[in-house]
Amino acid sequence: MAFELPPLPYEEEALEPHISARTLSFHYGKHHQAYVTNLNSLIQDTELAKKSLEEIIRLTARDEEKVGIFNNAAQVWNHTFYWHSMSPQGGGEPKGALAEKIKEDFGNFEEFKKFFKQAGVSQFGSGWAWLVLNKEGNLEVMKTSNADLPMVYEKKTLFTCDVWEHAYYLDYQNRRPDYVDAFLNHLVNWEFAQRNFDSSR
Ligand code: MN3
Repeated sequence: MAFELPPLPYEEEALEPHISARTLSFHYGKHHQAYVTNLNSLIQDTELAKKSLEEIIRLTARDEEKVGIFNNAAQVWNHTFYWHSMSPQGGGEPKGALAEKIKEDFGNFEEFKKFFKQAGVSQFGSGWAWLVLNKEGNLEVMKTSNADLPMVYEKKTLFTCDVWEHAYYLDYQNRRPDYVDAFLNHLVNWEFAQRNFDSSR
């Protein structure tokens, strides 16, 4: 069974004015779709065609001969996770157990935001900023390059922000810090993060 582009959880204009419909239409309709198309053609008629997306990512991670498959599979996963990491009603502050845990592990919410913004802004070139739960059960802010993702380091992801230029260039040009601010203040889906947090404990 070939992989298919999963539906966006909202309309393409739903994140305006923070992310334009034009950006989402290219990012989802062209970039995300291209990763799906490339992955399908790379695994066609191979053993990997019978595996789940997560299995393909784990099986090809750090395998130099399969780097093309890993990159496309991971980017399919990363983008689906990113769409769900945002909501038209996003931003603000988390509630409940996750809010408590952020206070415990980062000091306070503003400190967490500083760490996250720093990770997104300082990722050199293309990549991702993440809030993750490590094996010790503590929250961490993490950044990864290109298609790399926390799953292969056995970290559980709560949400992510795409900091590849294609995620923000049409709306913010070179102002990546403004895009990460908009993500944190208006878009991040704390209910999604809370569900991921709850399911990991
Ligand atoms: Mn992207």
